[in-house]
Amino acid sequence: MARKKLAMIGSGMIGGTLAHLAAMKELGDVVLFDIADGLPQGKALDLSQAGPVEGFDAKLKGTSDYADIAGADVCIVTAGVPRKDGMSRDDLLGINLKVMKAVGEGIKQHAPNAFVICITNPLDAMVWALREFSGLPHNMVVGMAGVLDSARFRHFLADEFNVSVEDVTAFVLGGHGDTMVPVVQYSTVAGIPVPDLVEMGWTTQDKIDAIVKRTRGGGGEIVKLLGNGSAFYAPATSAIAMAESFLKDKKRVLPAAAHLTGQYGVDDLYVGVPVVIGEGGVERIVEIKLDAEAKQGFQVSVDAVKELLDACKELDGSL
Ligand code: TXD
Repeated sequence: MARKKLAMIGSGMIGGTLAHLAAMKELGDVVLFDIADGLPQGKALDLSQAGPVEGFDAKLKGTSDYADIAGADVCIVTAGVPRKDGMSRDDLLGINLKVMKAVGEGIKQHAPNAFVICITNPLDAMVWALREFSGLPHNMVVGMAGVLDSARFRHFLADEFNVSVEDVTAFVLGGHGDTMVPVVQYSTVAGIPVPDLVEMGWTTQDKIDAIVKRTRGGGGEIVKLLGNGSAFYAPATSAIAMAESFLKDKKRVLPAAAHLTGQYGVDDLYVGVPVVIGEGGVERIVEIKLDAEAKQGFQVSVDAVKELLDACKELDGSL
């Protein structure tokens, strides 16, 4: 059986980590793509030289030529620029929208059968634009944010309860970042919902509220600490979990920015919801009942995403 092929579009901090994880897990051969001269080639060579030590067999190639992603089974997109001082959100949106156009066209031409995972910010708008530019089926284009946001939530909860992260599940909905909606009632320790744990005296409501707040600001906390750049280990690990579920047809239930067509009362938007990821890409969107508070939080998220899409449409008349 031929090896699978993964293309990392963008070979910066997350792109390099994605390639490392994919090789270590032997998910397939890896192409690192970037417009920065030498960067993808250098990272591919460095990672290849880790192979003999770690004992992984994966071919890694660095390139600035889209032809090299031909036939990729999975494309993970981190290409873009981060927000710099003095840059407005619309400036960032304008630049990354152009990047999505180039990437979408590259994927359309060379890897139209790939499962595409977008990571570039602002996530919920960029994944929508990438899908539009690529023309791929909606179920094959998805955004990564929820796995990361829920991993942050799980980490903080496990820490608070002093139990294994493995036994903590967490549920988040909505857009990435400030507007995400951690749903406490569906977050559990070994199946016991967090509100029950509060009643059992494991923690207090105040502490849970503080954890929810910290989870929402989880990205910003790391940006502040690093001083130069944003989180990359956990984001890359999260996207690899999604890629693995697709490649191995695991049918994992993961939160992801998926294209909604009426679910949750939302039409033609990408928003974070639980989905099943298997060989068919996004195979199912899980629609759960939300309480009034979660519903309201979700609506705030949806409105924020809509606003971003309107800005995208203004910036690019073809959308
Ligand atoms: O949960 C999430 N979705 C996120 C998103 C969590 C963390 C970070 N998130 C976003 O991911 C972040 O705001 C950025 O938009 C992306 C990538 O983050 P990373 O830390 O990897 O950024 P880098 O190191 O700046 O890498 C981006 C690379 C860089 O090497 C550029 O040269 C390249 O993108 N780039 C391009 N590659 C290909 N094609 C084009 N046009 C291009 N433009 C820039």
